[in-house]
Amino acid sequence: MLIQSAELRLLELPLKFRFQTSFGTQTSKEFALLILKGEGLMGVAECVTDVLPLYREESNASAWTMLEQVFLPLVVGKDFANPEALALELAPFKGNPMAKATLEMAFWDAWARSLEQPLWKVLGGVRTAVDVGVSLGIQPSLEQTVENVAKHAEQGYKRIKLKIQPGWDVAPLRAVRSAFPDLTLTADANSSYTLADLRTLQAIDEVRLDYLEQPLAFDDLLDHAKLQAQMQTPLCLDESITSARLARHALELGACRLINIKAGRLGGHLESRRVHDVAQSFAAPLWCGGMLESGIGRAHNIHLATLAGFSKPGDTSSSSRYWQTDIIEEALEAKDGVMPVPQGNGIGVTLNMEFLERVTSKKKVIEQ
Ligand code: OSB
Ligand code: MG
Repeated sequence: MLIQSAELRLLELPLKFRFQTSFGTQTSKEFALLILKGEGLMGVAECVTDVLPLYREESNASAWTMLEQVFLPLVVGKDFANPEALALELAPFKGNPMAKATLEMAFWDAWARSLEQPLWKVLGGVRTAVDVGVSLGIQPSLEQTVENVAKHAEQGYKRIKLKIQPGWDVAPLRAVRSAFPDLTLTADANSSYTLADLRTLQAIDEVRLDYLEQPLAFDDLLDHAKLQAQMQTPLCLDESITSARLARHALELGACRLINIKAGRLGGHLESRRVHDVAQSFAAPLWCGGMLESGIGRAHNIHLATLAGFSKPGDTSSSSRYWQTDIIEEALEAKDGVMPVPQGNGIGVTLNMEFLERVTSKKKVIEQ
């Protein structure tokens, strides 16, 4: 498949809710969107970076620069037989997995369209709908936390995840657990604790979480292994896992018992599939994470989550939860905690070009 041009856009969408995590508060989402064109086809993906490097090291600025100056000039005008061939072109460059993923995933979309197949089939998926949960930000009070959980539990989400941070952890988790004794509940600390917080983490161990996500530093496996050895609750790593090799290291070390896969964090679908295979070889459960994506990134995540090893509900909740108007024409709506997989070619969704034009603040076209 020949890549004839690449169109990079920066856009901003207002969020319908205030999303507070241990690393910051968001009321809108600014992100880069990439449209590849060639052979009369299109492939689209979005970058999961944010304005500031608060989750991992990459930011909108770094990803835009790497795509505009390094990755896109390298691939535009070239013909790639498959995503593996494109990945080989990117392999010499260190790091920058979020920028690389944007290009790799847009190519998968175009390539699946060229094969006239939905992406999930080309990736080797095994189902036409995926189980979904929901990730709830830090609320101003315990009362609002319980109310927010009640609202989303009623909507049928199969798992509820609460964001926690030092000082906002045991109390909200206990409040939710006592209101909902049978709820599948998890918590995500986004790297905000250290081993010095062991007492708090052991109190969290008493609330019967399905798992505790990323309690310690993003670049640490050893201390996660030490913590896992002292906790009943399985640890799940998110930020820490940026390659299949690190996934193997984490599982071998006992730093976690399950993994959150985000193609946007892992450099794309190919590396995500490798992480999936590593996790399966350890019999470790997997689930598909989210980064407040628009319909484009959300569709990619939903397709990926059809692989056999995704045995737990993902964070790919309904698009209408996040956005008044999404940049895609189709609705991505979960019903009773089940999200149908779009069945058209590629990611199976189409850009609403008129709306996209309105929310675009910057555009760069790279041609042969
Ligand atoms: O840690 O999973 C995370 C959002 C932005 C950055 C990191 C994370 C998240 C979420 C939200 O938890 C998941 C979603 O609803 O997309
Ligand atoms: Mg997380």
